[in-house]
Amino acid sequence: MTQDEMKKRAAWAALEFVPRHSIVGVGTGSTVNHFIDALASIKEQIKGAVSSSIASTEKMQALGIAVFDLNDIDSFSVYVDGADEINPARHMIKGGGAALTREKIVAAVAEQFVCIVDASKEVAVLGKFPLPVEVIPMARNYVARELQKLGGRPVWREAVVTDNGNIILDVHDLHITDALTLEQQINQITGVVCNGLFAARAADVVLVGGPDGTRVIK
Ligand code: ABF
Repeated sequence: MTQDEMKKRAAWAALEFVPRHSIVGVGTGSTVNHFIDALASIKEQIKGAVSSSIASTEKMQALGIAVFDLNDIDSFSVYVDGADEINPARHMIKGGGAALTREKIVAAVAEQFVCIVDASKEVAVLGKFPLPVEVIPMARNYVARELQKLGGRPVWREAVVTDNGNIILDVHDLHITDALTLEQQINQITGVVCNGLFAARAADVVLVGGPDGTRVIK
């Protein structure tokens, strides 16, 4: 079974967590693209979605799923998104697709975060995947120096401008044993918009697609 088939398996399993007649929070990425296909199959049974990226919005609208502005929604039950790494505490590294800030905002409003991954995303310790940090462009070098003081090796993802008009620094060489503290420390650096550690807002449910089916971790 390919990695993409395992992603698809986890994504379709997430339909079970979508309350009917509700608004659904939708993340970004190749696993979420499978989830959007799944969501389209029940589009008559949901009110619509709030989206974490221009890419997901365009895909949902093309499939006839109504996309609402988050500012018009007070609350919703479930946010479904992928991850680049997830540990046993259900803390995640996200942002490989550069959508981390909007993902964190939509996740903050949701009552429940359902994370959909293939088995390769499970790790004991976060940090092998470089940690994405969204930064205001003029603060790029200052923030990079501060990230070095925290033990990382930031690399500017030069080809990328985020949906918010900012840049991404990918921080290599981290071995993250206290994700909650590091998430806060990075947020304290002036010029940082958001970082890809999702520890303060961890996943509530993880669906892990594998060759033998989908494992549910709560
Ligand atoms: C989003 O998609 C991101 O936060 C994460 O970087 C990525 C996961 O990638 P994929 O689903 O394409 O493997 O959830």
